Amino acid sequence: MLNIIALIIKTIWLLIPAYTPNNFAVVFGGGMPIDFRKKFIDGKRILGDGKTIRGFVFGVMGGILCGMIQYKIEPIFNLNLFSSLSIFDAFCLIFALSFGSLSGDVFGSFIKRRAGIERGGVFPVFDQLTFLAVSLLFAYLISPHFSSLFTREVIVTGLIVTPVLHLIANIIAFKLGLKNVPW
Ligand code: CTP
Ligand code: K
Ligand code: MG
Repeated sequence: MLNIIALIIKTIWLLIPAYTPNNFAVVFGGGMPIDFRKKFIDGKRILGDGKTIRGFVFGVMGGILCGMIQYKIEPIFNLNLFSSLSIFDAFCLIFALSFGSLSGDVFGSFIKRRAGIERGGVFPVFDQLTFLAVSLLFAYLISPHFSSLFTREVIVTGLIVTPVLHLIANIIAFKLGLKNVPW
């Protein structure tokens, strides 16, 4: 039981640079959309107004900032994850997670628009797993140290825990009156 809890905490910690970029995008996003308001051949927007250049740039920077803070504070919590790498190697891994996360988010919106789902419309599970899958894929491709931290069990735990965390966060936001629906 304790081992499972430790694994879940470790997984969430490692995924913070993938989780946080979208929150920074919500706060700092706006302005010109990434698709320059252009339509795809199906007549629908390529990505939609929810994907902005500013959101993408500040989102990636926010994720990197969180990851580098984690790198610095790990010793306080007796953790040796990102800080088991050199600062350069940790930066590359964190950058890949963060950049991959918002790239996956863009890809997700592209698919949603093709499926006829409007900007802001929910696509449960897909919404929570595309960003994660692309984030992990980028980190795997860019960082030679990926598999030393992201073991098979961490990846499986991440795929299970992420949609559950998302649901819990939305239920809390709903109870607090920040959202109209609990999903
Ligand atoms: N955001 C942004 N730029 C991005 C990603 C997000 O500006 N690259 C901001 C937008 O204000 C967006 C909000 O963060 O509305 C929430 O992000 P998300 O849920 O990913 O976008 P949606 O509006 O739901 O659009 P979509 O249906 O395309 O996912
Ligand atoms: K999204
Ligand atoms: Mg959304």
